[in-house]
Amino acid sequence: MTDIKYSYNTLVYAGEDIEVGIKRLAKYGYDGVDFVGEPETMDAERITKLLKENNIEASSICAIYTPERDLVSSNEKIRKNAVNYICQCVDFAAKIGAKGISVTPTACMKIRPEADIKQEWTWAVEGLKEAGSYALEHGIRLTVEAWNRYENYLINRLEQSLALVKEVDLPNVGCMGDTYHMNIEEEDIAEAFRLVGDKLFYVHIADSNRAAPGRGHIDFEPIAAALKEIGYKGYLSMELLPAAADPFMVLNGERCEEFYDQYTEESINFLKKLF
Ligand code: LER
Ligand code: MN
Repeated sequence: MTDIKYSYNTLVYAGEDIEVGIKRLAKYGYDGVDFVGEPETMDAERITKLLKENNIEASSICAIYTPERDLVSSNEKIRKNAVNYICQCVDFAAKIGAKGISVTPTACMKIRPEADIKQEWTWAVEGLKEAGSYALEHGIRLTVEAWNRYENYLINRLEQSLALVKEVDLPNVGCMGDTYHMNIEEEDIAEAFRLVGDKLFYVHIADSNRAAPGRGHIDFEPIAAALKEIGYKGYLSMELLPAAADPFMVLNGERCEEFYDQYTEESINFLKKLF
């Protein structure tokens, strides 16, 4: 018996109706669904109905950080827009019953600062305090995700995510690890999870090549042991993506066949054997 729950990021299901994805996840025994954070193009009422019908919950919102949604932009309007965007995701999460929203304080694939890095850190703290307070009022958590150096420069490792979370100092703002990014940046993935301890709110799982766990060279056994040791009770959400530098390229809707049924089924089976 374990308190771990399983989810799958529907980012890679772009190009098909969300109903097909929700039904697929229910069929393979998932507890939750990770939704793309584009509230304006998504029908919250329909999603809520589909989740209920398929007896599955919304685990989290995978927010999409574009250059216009950059919490540490040197342009104040863009910083405000990023806070507003997270607040819109909070409203969407509250409507569909999702528990959290992933946050990285820069645009995806922005790899160097525009302003003094200490200033950017301060903007990140300010923006997260503002969005985090709004999320708190709505019972939603913000999970600060560390991304690898090719997607971000400010938060690459969990120790940095933890430092930011401590400075923001809100009970609903915690850390999140993604084993794909961690495999590139952490000295020891299991140790990094241990360091974060009870501030670990969410986990993205992928192998070293961003394929299904078991298809790359990450050793998931010590990771599972560390998560058990720290008493992690949250979601393991598969975030599997094709081999492309830009993780959001999948949103163009090109189908990568193995990421639908094949990886969905084998990922949960692989992890259930470990936990
Ligand atoms: C998002 O969860 C992530 O890991 C980044 O690579 C951007 O998609
Ligand atoms: Mn991720």
